[in-house]
Amino acid sequence: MSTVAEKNQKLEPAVTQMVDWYRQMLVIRQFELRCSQSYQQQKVGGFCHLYMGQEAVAVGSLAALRPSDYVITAYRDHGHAIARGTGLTALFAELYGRATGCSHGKGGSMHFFDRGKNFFGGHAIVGAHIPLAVGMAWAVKYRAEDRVVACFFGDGAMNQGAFHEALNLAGLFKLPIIFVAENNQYGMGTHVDRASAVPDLKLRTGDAYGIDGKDVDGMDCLAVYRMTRAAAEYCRGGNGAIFLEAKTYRYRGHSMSDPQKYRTKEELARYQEHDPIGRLEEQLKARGALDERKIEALRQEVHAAVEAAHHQAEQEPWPQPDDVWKDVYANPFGPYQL
Ligand SMILES: Cc1ncc(C[n+]2csc(CCOP(=O)(O)OP(=O)(O)O)c2C)c(N)n1
Ligand SMILES: [Mg+2]
Repeated sequence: MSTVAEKNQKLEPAVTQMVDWYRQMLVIRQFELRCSQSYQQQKVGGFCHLYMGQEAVAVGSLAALRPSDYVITAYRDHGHAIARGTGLTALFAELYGRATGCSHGKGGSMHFFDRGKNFFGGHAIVGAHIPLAVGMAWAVKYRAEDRVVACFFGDGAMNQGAFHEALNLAGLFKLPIIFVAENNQYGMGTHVDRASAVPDLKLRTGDAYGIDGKDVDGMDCLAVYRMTRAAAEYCRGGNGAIFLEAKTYRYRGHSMSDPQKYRTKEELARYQEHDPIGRLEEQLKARGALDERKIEALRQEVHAAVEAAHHQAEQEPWPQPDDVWKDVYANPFGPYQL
């Protein structure tokens, strides 16, 4: 076997690992179906942006990273938190504003956070977390740590000034960071072709910031995994930052209140034919790892786990009035202790 073939072989996931990705995607889908119902029942406060359709991006890319790597994303964050391993009860509790939520009930859907899993949010201001990610990658390099940072954002965020300032520094300092643009083709109701002078996103970072750009089918979990594995190796090898464009699609509206007049039902149906869960299901059937019986058992098991977490979260305690003062600053009085 040639060295390249050997290397590619080494990058291939075990089939049991792929079954786990399948399960994770089912969990994300089921979590969000429940979330959508709970939102309509007014159990969830604030904004809520569903990730359905994009599951293969979070699951495939995070499977290629280590627990010690840093992960940060925007407000469409349910899939990333679940793929990172945050418990479902803590996530539902966060949606329901409970004290035991992953952000103590103060953040809601857009601000999932789990320091223990090196998951740094959940950020609502479009593009604003990208400089934070670059700061984290700078710290990793300064401390000579063996980590990479994965920073997820949407196609719309790439037209923000913060994106360009951040990419410039990441390119200049050769920081160990993977920028993952989840191109679901829309920023709210505006198609990427109507918002971006260069809609082929992978072309936008090479000449401008010295950061190589690649694209990948974001509806194919295995393809996303392979691409991210290679990207992580590149970063760990001291080569600097890399940019991945995952071409994907969101099934639901931008947020919970979106009449979706900007797209046709036919367009949505066309993408749903390439559903990422169905795609992986086919790949696993072809490998003999799944059959109809196993699929049904997995679906039932996932449904039960999501329902149990949701019921538990509804029993969790509310925050106390005094909690509003907690966790505002890391060190509330700084050097000026009263
Ligand atoms: C600085 C800023 N401007 C505008 C908004 C309103 N806004 C919220 S989401 C969004 C679209 C972002 O689209 P994209 O980055 O493609 O992410 P997606 O919603 O598709 O995941 C806009 C304009 C905001 N939250 N922050
Ligand atoms: Mg988008």
